[in-house]
Amino acid sequence: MAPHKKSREQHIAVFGASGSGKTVMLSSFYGAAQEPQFLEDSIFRIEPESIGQGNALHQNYLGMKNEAQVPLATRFSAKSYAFNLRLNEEFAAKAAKGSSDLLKLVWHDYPGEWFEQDVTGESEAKRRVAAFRALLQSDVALVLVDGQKLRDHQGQERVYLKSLLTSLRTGLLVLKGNLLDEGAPLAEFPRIWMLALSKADVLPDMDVVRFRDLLIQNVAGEIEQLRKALAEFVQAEQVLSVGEDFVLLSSARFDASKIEVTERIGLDLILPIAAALPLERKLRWEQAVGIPTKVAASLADGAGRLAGFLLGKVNLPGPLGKAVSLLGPALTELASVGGAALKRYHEDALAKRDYVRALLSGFRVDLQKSEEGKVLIRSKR
Ligand SMILES: Nc1nc2c(ncn2[C@@H]2O[C@H](COP(=O)(O)OP(=O)(O)OP(=O)(O)O)[C@@H](O)[C@H]2O)c(=O)[nH]1
Ligand SMILES: [Mg+2]
Repeated sequence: MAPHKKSREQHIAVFGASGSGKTVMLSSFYGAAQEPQFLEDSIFRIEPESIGQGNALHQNYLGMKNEAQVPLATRFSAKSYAFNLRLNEEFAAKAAKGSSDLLKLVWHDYPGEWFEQDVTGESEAKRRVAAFRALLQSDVALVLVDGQKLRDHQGQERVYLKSLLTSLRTGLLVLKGNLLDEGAPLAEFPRIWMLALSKADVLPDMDVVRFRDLLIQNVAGEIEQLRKALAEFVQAEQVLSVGEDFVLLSSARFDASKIEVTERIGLDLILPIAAALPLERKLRWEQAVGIPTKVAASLADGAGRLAGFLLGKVNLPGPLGKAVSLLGPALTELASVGGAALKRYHEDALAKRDYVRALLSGFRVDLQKSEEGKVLIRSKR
């Protein structure tokens, strides 16, 4: 694979037990992007790299939408789904030739039971390690807290939350030897571990502030233990936030006989979370704690390079860290402007048909709006 190609990939890592909603989320994310409403509103398209995979996800989505049928549990092996984010027709026509391909998004789906029980046989063990290695290429990890389980444990949420975080931590530690090359800590590793409430539709009174409070109140110690365990995997452990960001997610509203796929929560944040959030955090960290070059190079490289590539301000190829900092003012402004100024910045970019700025600032507007709507909390650090 050509090096610059890989660096424009953003990976999505969702950590969740069996039945926590990973496959439904992926199917809903993709399916909704094929709806006329999305095609009308959005400045980009989400196109599957493999038509067959795209159709399989679309089929899952339509099964839910039209027949209230859910996808089967994922068993035995993982699959990686690659999507190309491409400018819509109007913007593409104005873009420089060949630059309408914005970003490649890779979403790994795997059996959640890999967290809970041992695999059967050596080949499945190998597939599990390969899948987890792939997950660790992403900048952001979403740890799913199953809303249905929380509801089932009403009054004793602590029991569920504790076992969830403990099994994630021990699961990762057990595989540590296989995930690190000769024990050397990793430069590329998810630096943002976000806690996500999946199936948020079953807890309609739970906004993200209540969700955060519930976690801190019950499992602050376990979150800290998880942070310590993750710190063992990485270079530059100061560049790591675990349990400082929170989000609510729901792939649809599930009623007794109907699945309302248009009623989703937080799914439109997946792309902004994968692409724009690490970029913001990276700039903040660069200023506050400093980031070693090698770590900086892998963090938010997809989005950073995307911006660099399309703004035409960097020479590719070259050391990525340098490339991003060379972008300097343009990217810093884009990643740090906030509040009402951000909305103006975005509208200005849209009006000027400046698609890179429009896309990235649009992602940041989405993050800001959902924070205002109590669907998202971003770390202040
Ligand atoms: N209420 C509600 N239920 C959901 C949602 N997403 C998933 N579910 C339910 O949870 C079940 C499991 O979802 P999956 O996406 O298959 O779970 P998974 O994480 O892929 O599970 P494994 O493949 O076993 O790892 C679904 O069949 C639905 O019944 C959601 O957003 N809201
Ligand atoms: Mg699944």
